[in-house]
Amino acid sequence: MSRIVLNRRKFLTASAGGVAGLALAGCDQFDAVLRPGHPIRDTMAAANELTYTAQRALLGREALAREFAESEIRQGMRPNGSVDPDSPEYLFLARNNFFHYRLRVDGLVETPREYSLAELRNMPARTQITRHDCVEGWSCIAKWTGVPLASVLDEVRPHSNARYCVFHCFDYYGGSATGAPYYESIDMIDARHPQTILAYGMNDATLPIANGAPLRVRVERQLGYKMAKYIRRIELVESFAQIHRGKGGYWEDRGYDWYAGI
Ligand SMILES: Nc1nc2c(c(=O)[nH]1)N[C@H]1C(S)=C(S)[C@@H](COP(=O)(O)O)O[C@H]1N2
Ligand SMILES: [Mo]
Repeated sequence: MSRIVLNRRKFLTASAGGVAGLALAGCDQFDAVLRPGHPIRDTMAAANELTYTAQRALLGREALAREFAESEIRQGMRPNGSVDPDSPEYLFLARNNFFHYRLRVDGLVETPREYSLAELRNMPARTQITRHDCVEGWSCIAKWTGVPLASVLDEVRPHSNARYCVFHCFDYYGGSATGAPYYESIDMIDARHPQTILAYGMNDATLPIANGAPLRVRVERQLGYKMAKYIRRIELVESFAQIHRGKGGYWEDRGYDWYAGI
C-alpha cells in the first residue's frame, strides 16, 4: 500500500474515532495512535474484525460443498417425502415421458420463458457427486447432473429487486386430495452458487420419479428439504410473504428454518 493511502487511512480512522483537535501538520502525530493498546488502534482492529466476520459469513456461503469420488457412492439415493405425485397433470406428463413438460420461469424477470427438457439438456451441464443430508438424520452420496440455475437466470435476467427464487412443485405433500402443494425458496446467493443445479440426471441415469423427475434442484449447502423435486415453475420474487403461508417453503410453513445451512 502506498504511504499516501496509508496516511489517508490513518486520518479516516482518527476521524471515525471522534478525535478532535489533533494537529494535521504532519503524519507523525498519527503514528502514536497505531500502537497496540491505544484506544483508536483497538477500535480500528475491532472494526476490521467485524468486517472480516461479515465477509467470512458471505464467503462461507459461496464456498463449494464437498464433492466426492465415484467410489464413495455406496448406496442408491433413498427417496423421501413425496415419491409419486398423483395430480392428473403430473400423471399425464409422466405417461408421456415428460415430452410435454415445460419449466416456466417468470416473476420479476426481463424475459419470462418456458423450457422443454430437451432445451435444458442442451444447455451446458454440470455433474457433481455430493452428500444429501436429510433433517431426519440420514445421508446419501449421489451423482447429480443438470443445468446451473445461474445459466437460466442469465437468460431470463432477473430485475434488480428480485431477491428469491421460489420453486413451485407438481406434488401435494400427503397426496392431492388432502395435502398441500410443496414449494421452496432460496435467495440469489444460493441461486447463483456454482453447485446449484436443476438436475435431470442422477447416478448416470435419467432422474427417477421417486427422486423428483423430470427436474429437481440441488442446493448443496443446505439440508434436503430445500431441494425441491418435481419443479414446474420458478418464480422470482422480492418477498414470499404472500405465497402459501408466507414462510418460504412447505416445511417452513410448518416450523422449519428457512435457512437450513450445513
Ligand atoms: N416436491 C418435493 N420436493 C421435496 C420433498 C417433497 O416431499 N416434495 N421432500 C424433501 C426432502 S425432506 C428431502 S430429504 C428430499 C428427498 O430427496 P430424494 O427423494 O431424492 O431423496 O427432497 C426434498 N424435496
Ligand atoms: Mo428431508
